Amino acid sequence: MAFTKKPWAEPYRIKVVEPLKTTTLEHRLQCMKEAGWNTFLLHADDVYIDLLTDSGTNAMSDLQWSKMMVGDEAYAGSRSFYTLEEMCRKYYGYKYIVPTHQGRGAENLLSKCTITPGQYVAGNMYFTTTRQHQEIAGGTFVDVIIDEAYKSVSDHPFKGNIDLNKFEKLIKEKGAENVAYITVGAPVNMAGGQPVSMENMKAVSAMAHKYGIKVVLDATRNIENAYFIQQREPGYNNRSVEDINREFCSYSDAATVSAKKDLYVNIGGLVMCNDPDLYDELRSLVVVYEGMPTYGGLAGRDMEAMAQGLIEAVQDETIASRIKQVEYFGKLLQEAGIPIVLPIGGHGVFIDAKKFYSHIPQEQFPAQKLAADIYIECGVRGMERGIVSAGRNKDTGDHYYPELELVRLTIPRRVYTQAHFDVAAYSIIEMYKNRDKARGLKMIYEPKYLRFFQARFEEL
Ligand code: PLI
Repeated sequence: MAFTKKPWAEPYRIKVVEPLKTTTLEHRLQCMKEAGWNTFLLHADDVYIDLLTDSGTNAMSDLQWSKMMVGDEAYAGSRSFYTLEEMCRKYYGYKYIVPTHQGRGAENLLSKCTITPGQYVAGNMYFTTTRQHQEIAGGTFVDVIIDEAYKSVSDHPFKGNIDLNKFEKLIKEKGAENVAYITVGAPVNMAGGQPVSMENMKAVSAMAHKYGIKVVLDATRNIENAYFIQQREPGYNNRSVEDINREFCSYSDAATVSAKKDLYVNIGGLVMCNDPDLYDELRSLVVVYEGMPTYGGLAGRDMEAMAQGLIEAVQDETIASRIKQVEYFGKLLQEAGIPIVLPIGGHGVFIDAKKFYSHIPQEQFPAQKLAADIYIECGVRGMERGIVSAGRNKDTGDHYYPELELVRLTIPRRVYTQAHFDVAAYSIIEMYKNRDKARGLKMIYEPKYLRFFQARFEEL
């Protein structure tokens, strides 16, 4: 093979390995039927390459494992909390830090402390758990992302940006006092891991603050976002990801984080803010749902691993290799003509199921079926990010019909090698040749909350 440019390599080597299991096509078909055509309901042991999520599935470093041994398991005042607090202040810049067991724990606390029933919450595309907590707290989510985000293919470098006109229209229509806050997810998970520019974040902050509205960052994958800013936004190429991340956070008033992504841990979350009154409320509520403010549902060792994970995550070479691995996989599919979301995002490759299975109407769940068919074909597990994930309108009870009907193949950090992506891409490319034969699904069981996790289907 002739190189057309200098290759890159992972900035780590492998010390511990975990065997993978291969299975037969018949076995996988049987497993999928038993799982009701929902990849969340498969047994992980029946999966070969697990691209369900990058959440809690990352490989910890030797240093993170060593920190697990020095975790302080004190019920109150754990030393490990103070270590985590110091690192969060240093790398995110907020004054007050409350740990939670995972991201949705943080969302629950923040939503309960900041939303008055009847208020609206603006945001750049919904995220499943985030919107669910906002609704449970009595809020109504309003999407104010730019229209470009709904196009699966675009050359916009920051498809996650907020549309300032949409945001201001909401404020004027509903009244600033009826907008609880604006939440900025960066990058935007449901849009395909698409980033938000620094310029947009600054403008959102200025507009929100002009009207006395708070800005809440979903900083779950903020370090990936900072990398995209470094690579794509004029004026940031010479700045470190660490520095860009801190600047981005500085335009917000508070943040929720699922530490299971950027921070290279299997469990953990954070809610952070600068306002002492909000902190007081969060601290008061965390003991109801999570635990003492110095452990928030986590073991001391988890907090040590999070603190060390954060130090590693903000290193330029760590984040560059993470994003380049996603890009490597995406390009294999793109070059073979598979319809994927472009630009390739931060945490996974998203297949456009409306194009892949163009003969299956959205109400027959094409992305749900495609995720299932990919598993049956090659043992690779992805997840649906379309009509099933979108759920139902809380007022009318109707399905939401999202523009994007996607299968997400998510890349856990430091877990798989390029060869795994070659194998996965090869099988998906083969499948694409026979795509016309696929049939849609009907939903036979629908849970009340976050239905995509546990819904069951039958093949039509
Ligand atoms: O899964 P949690 O509760 O730790 O975090 C919830 C959560 C909040 N915000 C964002 C942007 C997420 O991506 C997120 C969880 N994401 C999952 C589980 C995923 O597979 O993308």
